[in-house]
Amino acid sequence: MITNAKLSEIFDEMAVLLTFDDGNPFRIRAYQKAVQIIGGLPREAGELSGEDLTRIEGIGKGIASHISEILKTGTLQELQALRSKVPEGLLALARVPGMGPKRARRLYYDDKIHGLEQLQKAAEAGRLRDLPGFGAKLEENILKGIRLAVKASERMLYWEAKLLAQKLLKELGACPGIAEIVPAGSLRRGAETVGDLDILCTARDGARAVEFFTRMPGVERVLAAGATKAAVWLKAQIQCDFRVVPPESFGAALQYFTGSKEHNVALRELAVKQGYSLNEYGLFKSGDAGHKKPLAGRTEEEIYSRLGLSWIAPELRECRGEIAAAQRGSLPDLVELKDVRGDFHNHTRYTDGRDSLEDMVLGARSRGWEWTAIGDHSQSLKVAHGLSPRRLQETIEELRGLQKKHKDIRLMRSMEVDILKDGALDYADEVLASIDVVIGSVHTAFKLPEEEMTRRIQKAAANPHLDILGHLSGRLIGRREAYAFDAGKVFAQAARMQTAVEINGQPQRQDLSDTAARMAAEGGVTLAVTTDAHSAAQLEYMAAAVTIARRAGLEKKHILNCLTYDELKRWLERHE
Ligand code: DGT
Ligand code: CA
Ligand code: CA
Ligand code: ZN
Repeated sequence: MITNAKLSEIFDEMAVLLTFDDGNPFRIRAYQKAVQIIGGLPREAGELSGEDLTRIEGIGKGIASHISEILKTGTLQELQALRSKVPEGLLALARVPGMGPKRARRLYYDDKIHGLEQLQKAAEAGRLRDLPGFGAKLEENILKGIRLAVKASERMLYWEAKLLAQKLLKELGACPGIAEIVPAGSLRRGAETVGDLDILCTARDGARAVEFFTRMPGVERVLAAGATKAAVWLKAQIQCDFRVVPPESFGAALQYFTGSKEHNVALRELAVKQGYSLNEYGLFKSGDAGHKKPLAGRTEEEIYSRLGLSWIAPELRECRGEIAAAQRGSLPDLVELKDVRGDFHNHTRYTDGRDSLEDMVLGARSRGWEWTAIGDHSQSLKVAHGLSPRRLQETIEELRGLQKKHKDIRLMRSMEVDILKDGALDYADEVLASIDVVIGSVHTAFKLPEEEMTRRIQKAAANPHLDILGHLSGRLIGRREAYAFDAGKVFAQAARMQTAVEINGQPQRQDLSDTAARMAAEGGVTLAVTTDAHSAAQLEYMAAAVTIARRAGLEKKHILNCLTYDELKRWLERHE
């Protein structure tokens, strides 16, 4: 299967290659835009028909036919032709964040730096800073960029892995004789990135299941295949391990292959202390050397229960105290997607979203939400067409009209308001007062020193109009590091001001992280799970935000979205 990530990669390469081939700037722009739009699609483009593709806003006929060609052939003829004109090493250089084609050309042709390895060496030796147009700062950023890119290419984002696994599972479901199929490993634990997929199944005929698995259309290369297991490299550029197990040890295998490794090691130690041995086939008396009589193994519950533990949700299995909590019977009653009553943070086409206010209302309604807040960007964020106070008031009026039309969901206007460099919010207080839910986010001046950034965010949170601090840390996984700030101080301020802090479900953000969210909750901060959706379909990122909340051990009582509309209204008026 060709994933959206792969499509984006190809169009990105087209754009970069064209800049070296003196390409038409409009075409370059079209490819860059396609990368952006595809990155925002909640579904795999491969699942859409050609006609549906052209209906995506911003995707013209040309790009749509390119997409069809890639889905059919795995590549673009034109790409192959362009590639033969531009050396691979030059392309790799140009891709380093902050580099650009001009500098890349210079390094490649004048300084004979022909690839990333050489570039990294030159940067580490301090040989870039004195070149014209470079400097020490850029040298440092180039190094960071290389390291990030290497790390990112090794792991897949949670959401992308989840969609990929869903598709594989569906295809595997067609194999005769396969009964149960589940993803295990880091994906089942909801980790923010996934190194490889681990799929587990029960089947009457293991060899047949393995053969079916290795012949799936998404498989690029078979790495290993035996009677009950296989490993393949997928076209989506990630490994997938596959195991067939008998039903009587399904629970033991699922427990083992879900991990984490650290959780398993601790669990096995506990088993040994109690006179058992535990492996992927089951739980045995330590005297049962031949593993003949499993005491438990059919289900995970059975195993945990035999060890005197309540079942531990996969999201908690990171060896962060969950086993002791299970022993004490004090595991948290984790929040679930169905407990969420609405979203706070998203965007319409008034700023950088794809859909209208009403589309977003319908999207929220179709999720069964009791209420929702619909957002946009504030005025200073020009790249996203931030709204002036006047335009903002017009949209508030429009939303009031929509409320009359859609009576089965309570609507609120939210805004993602920029936290300016000095910590002021991007609208005057009387404008902020007219917005139902104010989210404050840092979108500029990421490089402030830690103390200054901390003061900036604390000052924003001191404004009683601010309801939620958005995507604290500002990281984009694999693309941009977190900015420096003192989380302890910011959380303390948020707790004092009763400002909620966001857990953002965008695949590349997932910000706060699980551990930071845990720390915030322990400091008495309320968390808000949000989608940051840029289309109605992306409202499904709520599931990703909830996954992070669960990994942080959060319950309904920690989450602002679990309030009823009346409770939420009261909370929003907490400073009045
Ligand atoms: P990943 O793939 O890097 O995102 O992380 P995981 O957790 O999916 O790791 P993976 O695919 O290497 O292995 C899947 C699970 O198998 C892992 O979570 C726990 C189990 N496992 C793997 N190696 C060991 C090991 O050496 N000892 C124990 N106890 N369990 C292991
Ligand atoms: Ca794995
Ligand atoms: Ca694996
Ligand atoms: Zn934002």
